[in-house]
Amino acid sequence: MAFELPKLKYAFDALEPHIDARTMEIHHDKHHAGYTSKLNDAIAGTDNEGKTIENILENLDKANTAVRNNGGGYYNHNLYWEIMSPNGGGKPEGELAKAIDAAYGSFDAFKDEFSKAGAGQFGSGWAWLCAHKDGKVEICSTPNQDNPLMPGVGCGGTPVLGMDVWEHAYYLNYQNRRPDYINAFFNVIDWKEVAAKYLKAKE
Ligand code: MN3
Repeated sequence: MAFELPKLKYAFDALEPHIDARTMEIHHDKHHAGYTSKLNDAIAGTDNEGKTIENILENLDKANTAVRNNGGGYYNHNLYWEIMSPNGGGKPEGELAKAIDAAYGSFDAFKDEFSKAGAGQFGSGWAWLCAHKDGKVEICSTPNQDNPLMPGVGCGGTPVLGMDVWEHAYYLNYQNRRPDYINAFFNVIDWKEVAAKYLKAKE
């Protein structure tokens, strides 16, 4: 089975005014679609064919740039669409909130640290909140389409929140103002979904 571009669970304009419809459409229909088809091309007829994307990334040969870039791009955007919602924003609750407070002191301190990870990523990349098996959470950033499932990349653990800081994620609306996009992103984070991913990552 080839990997398929997932359908969004909301309309392209559903995240406005925080993320504009045109950016969402190009991001999903062009960028994510491109990673998906190039990943399928890169794994066709290889040992990676038929594996889950998580399995491919966890056992990645990082010298294989086609699988690294397109497999990362495929996985990262799946997560990105899933953890955003028109009903997003606010703060996490429950166990995830406790883990964030334990690691960073408060939600506001976490937000500050996560925003810095995104703003400080030179060039294209991602900021992550990852969950370790013991329940601890950790922030990191990675370049290009790398992610912490890849061996020796970022903070390790399972990504439960991912923020795309490639210019294609924000440039139409925010131009060079990446920090404004990062602020806006917090208004669309679906913390219920992030919390569900956190509980699953600890299992
Ligand atoms: Mn992107």
